[in-house]
Order: sequence, then C-alpha cells, then structure tokens
Amino acid sequence: MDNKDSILSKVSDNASAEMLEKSRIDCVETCFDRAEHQKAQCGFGTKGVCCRVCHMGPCRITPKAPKGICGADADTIVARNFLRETAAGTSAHSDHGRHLVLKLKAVAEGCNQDSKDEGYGIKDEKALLKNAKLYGIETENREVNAIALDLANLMLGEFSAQEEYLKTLSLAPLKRQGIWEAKGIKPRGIDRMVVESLHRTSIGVDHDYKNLLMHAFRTSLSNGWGGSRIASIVSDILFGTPSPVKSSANLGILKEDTVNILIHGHEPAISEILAAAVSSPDIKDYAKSAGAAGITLAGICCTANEVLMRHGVPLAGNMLQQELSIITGAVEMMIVDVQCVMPGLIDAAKNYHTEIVSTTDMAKTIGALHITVGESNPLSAAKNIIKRAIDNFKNRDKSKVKIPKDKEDLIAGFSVDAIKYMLGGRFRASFRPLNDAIIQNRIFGVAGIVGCTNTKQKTDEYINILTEELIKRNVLVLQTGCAAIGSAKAGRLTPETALKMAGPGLREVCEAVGIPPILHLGSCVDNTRILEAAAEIVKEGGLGDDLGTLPAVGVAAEWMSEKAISIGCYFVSSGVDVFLGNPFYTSGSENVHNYLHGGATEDFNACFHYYADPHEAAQRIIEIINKARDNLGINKKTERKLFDMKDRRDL
Ligand code: XCC
Ligand code: SF4
Repeated sequence: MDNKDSILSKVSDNASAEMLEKSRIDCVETCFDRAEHQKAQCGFGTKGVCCRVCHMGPCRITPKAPKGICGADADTIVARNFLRETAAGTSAHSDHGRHLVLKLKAVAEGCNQDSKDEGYGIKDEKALLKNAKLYGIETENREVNAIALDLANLMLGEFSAQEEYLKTLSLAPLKRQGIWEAKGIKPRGIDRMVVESLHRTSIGVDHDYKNLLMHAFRTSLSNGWGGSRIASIVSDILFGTPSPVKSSANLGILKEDTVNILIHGHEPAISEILAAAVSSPDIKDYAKSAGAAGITLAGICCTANEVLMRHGVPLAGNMLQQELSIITGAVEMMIVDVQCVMPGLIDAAKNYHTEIVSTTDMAKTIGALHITVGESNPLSAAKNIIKRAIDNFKNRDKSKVKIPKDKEDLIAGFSVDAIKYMLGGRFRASFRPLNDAIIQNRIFGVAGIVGCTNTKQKTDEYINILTEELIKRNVLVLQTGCAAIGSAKAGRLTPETALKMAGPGLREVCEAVGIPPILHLGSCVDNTRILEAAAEIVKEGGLGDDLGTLPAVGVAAEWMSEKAISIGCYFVSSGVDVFLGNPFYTSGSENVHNYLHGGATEDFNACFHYYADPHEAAQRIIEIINKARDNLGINKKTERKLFDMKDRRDL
C-alpha cells in the first residue's frame, strides 16, 4: 500500500491523486496497483526478442541461443513483432473508419428513413461536397444521398482494393507520393495491407528485417492516409466538422446532484446519439422525476474527444483515469464502445453502484451489461440506456461519494477548416498567415503532441513539460488524444493560461488571430488532421514542396497503444520526425533499432527519436526544427532577434 508520496509519483493532477487515495480507503484495485504487481516486466518482451509465431516455440533470443528453432535471428524476430504491432494499430483505427463508412452508406441508402427516430443523417453537407470533390466524385446537380453513396462506396473500395493503390494517397504532396513510389511502399487496399502483415510475419515467410520494416511503414500509410483519414472525414460528414467550442476537463465536472453518465472508447456513432438523447426534454423530465437536478454527460479517452469537439461535452479524464472516475462513487453508468477500455473497470464498478454498459458487438466484457444500438431507432435505444442510468441514481451510496473539485476550462474544436478560418477569416480562409508567421520566424515551428498516458510514466508529466518547453520557444503545438486531455487538465487549453507561457513571437500571432498556442485537434484518428494541416501548409507555399521539409515534428509523449506505433510510422514515412517518451520493444536488434532511430532518415527524411527526459527531447526538437529552417533558407536575419528575446526571457 503506498503513501501520499508514492501516489504523487504516479499522477500529476490533484483529482487523480485524490481518487487514488480514495481507492486505498475503498479497497479498490486500479491499474496503478496492477502495474506494481507486474513490476518485473519480461526482459525478452521488452527487447522484442520473444517469438511465438509457431508452436515449435516460443523461442527467446539470448547470447547463448542467438537463433530460434527455425533459425530466425533477433533481427527477424524483432522486426516481425514490430510489424505485427503496426498492423494491429492500423486495424484498430481503420476498422473504426470502416464502421463509419458503413454508417454513411446506410444513411445514403435511406436505411433509417422509415424509422420514427431522426437517428443518423448527413449533418455537414459542405464537408460531404468538399470531400466528394477531393475524390473526383461528380457533385453538380446531384442528390446529396447519391453523392454520399458514391463516396461511401469509393471509401469501402479503399479497404477492399486488391491491386489499385489507395486513392487517399493523392491528398499528400506530390513529392511525398513520389518517395512512397520510389521506396515501393505505396499501400494498396487497407485490408490487404493488414492481411499481408500477418502473412509475412507467420513462420517461414519474410525474414529480411528491412523488408519487414518497409511493410510496417506501408501498412501504417494505409492507416494515416487511409483508415484514419477516412474516419475523420466521415465523422465530419455525419456529425459535423468541429469548430472552436468551450468546455471543461477533469473529474470535477461530475456533480453531486445530477445523474452522471460517462462515455468511453473511440467510435463516435453511439456517443453522438447519446449526446442528443440527454438533451431531449423527455429525458430531462425523467431525470427530474428521479430526484436529480439533471444529467451530466462526460467522456473518457477519445470518445470524449469526439463529442467534445462537436458538442462541448466535458472531458472527465484520459485513459488512466477511467477507473478513478468510478471511484468518485458518483457515476451511474459508464457506456463503452471500443479500444482503451480496461477490463479492470468491471471490478472497480463492483464496489459502487456504477453500471458498465457495452454497446458494440465486437467488444464485450464479462460483467458488463451489453446493449446493441442498431441502425433502426438509435435515438430510442439511446434514451432507454440513459433512462436505465437515471433509474440507477437512487442506488448511489452517498457515503461513498467524493468528487474532486478540480476542473479546468478549455477550448477545443480545431479542425483544419476551423484553423484556416481563424487564420484567414470567413472569406479568405487560408494557411497563408501561418506560413508567413513561420517564414518570418514569429512561429519557429510546429509540433504535434499526441498519444496516451502510460503507467510507466507519471501521468501527463512528459506531455506538459514538453508542451511548455516548446511553446516557450515559439513552437505552435497541435494536440490530440489523451495528450490533449493531459494539457486540458493542466489548464493549458485556454488562450489566457497558455499565452502566458508562449514565447513572444507565438504569443503575438495567437493574440492577433485569437487562437491558443496549443490547439486541440481531436481524437487519435484525428492525427490525420495534423497531416491534413501539414499538407495544406505545403500547398500554401514558401515552406518547401514536401512534408519532409517542414519545420515540424510529431511526439508520442506517453504512448502505450499499438495504435501509437502505427501513427508514429505513418508520420515518419510521411517525412515527419517522431519523438517518443517511451521506447519501442526493439532494443533486442541493433539493426532494427538503428534503422528506426536513424537509418530511416535516408529513405524518408525522418526517423524516430527516443528521449526519456522531456527537456532533452525539447532541445533536440528545437535542433531539428532549426535545421529544417536552415534548409528552407528562412533562418536568416530574424534568427538573432528571436534568440535575443528568448535569452532575455530565460534570464
Ligand atoms: Fe487510447 Fe485514444 Fe491512447 Fe488515449 S490516446 S490511450 S489510444 S484513447 Ni490516442
Ligand atoms: Fe521459434 Fe521460429 Fe517458431 Fe518463432 S517461428 S517460435 S523463432 S521456431
């Protein structure tokens, strides 16, 4: 059992610390306890040298046994494991995208037309038309549904294509497309890439570590420029393109007198309907009649980010707070869909009245109540779930309730369209002002800080230190996923707080345009919005002709999911250097490790960099951005002035 100090070594924010303390009193086990129990983690797994792809094994590579039974060496085994992780990450994001495309298809075919609910529909026609045009679909004088159906079918083709290359690749700068072509990593259909990954890594197929790694990059591209990109595009069409929205973050958003419902996971389809359901008058009345002052709907993880971006639904917390939220004793129901949902939730919930409801047939947990929300009458189904949560309000044990006070204001909702609009105004929406600010060195560069939280690190610490170090040095920070929630909890997603920290050039730009120096772009699949923004910056001109020439980096600060590996790989193969706050499981092969952390630069003009210390990472990021600026020839005279001012600030 740990004391206060040890709790404070695990979590950064006060609300989490308070709930971790309460977990001791209530005798509830959390991931933080289980991390202690797992402390001596397997050295073979950590190095990536354990192979169990066939049943002659498992084989583990040691100095005494440098080869598996089949003769596979450390290079082969480590690279195979890495490719499998990349494929799994790709499949998670892409399947999410597929589900949304199937929804779009159902809507276009009028599947919900005879239902009494409004249910799903095309919320953002502008987004539909814009994207249909990007894919070369005829839009003039055509019915919206016909266009949507064509787009849905085309996107389904992105999954099933056997011989054709992904059409979405054409959204990247031409130069980058050329690099993919030259390296032989232009992906074909997404499903084919993932299947091929599994095939290539099964016993006795691909043994060349470099060949395996190239397929990892290829598979990741089918995520970044395929499945994830499609997920973001279709979410915008079905649920609306996000625009700046105010909300708040951390467990303090829960209320003593309301029915508290949390939504958790990744796919926005069901949470969108739930968000609509809680605001309907009959549900509000139902809550009142149960003696509650109302309903508080809030989110965990990326489902949270999705409904935050579009409806301002508050963030209860990020991934490592999912159990802590239940420990407040004030949650009537947690409704989960897919990804990052801990099975440990069930045990935590048993100590309180909280009901865990799973909603996706492919994601069940024993102990959770499973309710399927189908195509017909989804709103009625959502209302029934919420009524059940309201019915559970009376079971709340007041003696077990403790809601932390902590909550911070935030601004989110920065889709690429929203950023363009903020920068250039309604009639001249464009990235020009941003490009100019970068060229004039008021903005030194751009960093995308993304990814999870991880029990190996003190939650949010790396994210927040690095973010601060970078905005201090005039680097504009774009965030998604649990990293964005980490910043939100630190109160950094408000223009005011962050502006106090920002360097003079960045502050000037942000004040002029009215944006915070840390922009919340959405969920994990929305990392493709960062690529989209980068591609727009290239198109706008003045900063080279490729993503690889931009003064920009990506950071997976506290990552833990296989999805982050896939994201990292599609950033690197798109030409963007990626910094990791946690190492890959590749140290067992010098060749694999050195290629990923260096050699890849020859092929993609970018590679991975691992820094345990965020200050060191910041230093190296500045060097890399500076070099990119040098190469672009935009470092000339203004440079001295910037460093003078920075030095002054440091003094
Ligand atoms: Fe999951 Fe997306 Fe990671 Fe958070 S950040 S822990 S993947 S919820 Ni993408
Ligand atoms: Fe061992 Fe080779 Fe089988 Fe892997 S594939 S478990 S290294 S025999």
